[in-house]
Amino acid sequence: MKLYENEISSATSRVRIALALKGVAVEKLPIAILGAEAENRQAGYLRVNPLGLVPALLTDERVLITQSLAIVEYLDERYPEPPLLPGNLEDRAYSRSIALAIASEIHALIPPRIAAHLSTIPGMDRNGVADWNRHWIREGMTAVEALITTRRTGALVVGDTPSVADIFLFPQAIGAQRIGLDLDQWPNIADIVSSLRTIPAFADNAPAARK
Ligand SMILES: N[C@@H](CCC(=O)N[C@@H](CS)C(=O)NCC(=O)O)C(=O)O
Repeated sequence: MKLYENEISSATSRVRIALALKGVAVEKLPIAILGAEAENRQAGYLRVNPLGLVPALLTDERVLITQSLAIVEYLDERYPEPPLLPGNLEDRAYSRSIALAIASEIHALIPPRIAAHLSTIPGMDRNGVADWNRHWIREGMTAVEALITTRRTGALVVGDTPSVADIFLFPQAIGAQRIGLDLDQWPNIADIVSSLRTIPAFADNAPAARK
């Protein structure tokens, strides 16, 4: 399998964490996503993935899978141990709902293409874009914290076993800290992230800091 990826990408980090938990190796194909060197919007990569986004997984059957949750669930079905979705039906739906709250309601509002387009709006400067990012992360993480608070019973989002909820939460929390948001304002998230930092599959696969 081949993974189109980028080291700073939060969405790629989710897939790398899942691969590490499964102990599965893939060939990594780096795609630049920032600035003048960005390859993700160039014709060559758009022919591979018309969405122009990373991650994208090319399976051994040469099927391209886009969208990190679809990729993580594909890996989970293909390599069932350890499972990344809880055994209980409601917990499975809950775990996916946390993953989607992060992917769809937070991360989708703040990737480079959004910042690039915002920057073209008259009156919008770097500070305005940074403020936009902090706003959506703060609002989204506050909602995720409230959701987690209603159901938390163990060290992680669902009990003590890593699930897709943790796999999506961890990179977003690292990103939040990097732009100056204090995780302590979300006590459950802060506590879960400190537990996840002790698990090598998470600690070794956080998104890299932007240079
Ligand atoms: N919903 C997608 C999001 C993918 C995404 O936005 N990836 C970012 C990197 S974290 C990207 O490729 N951005 C390029 C851009 O915004 O131009 C997923 O979960 O895979």
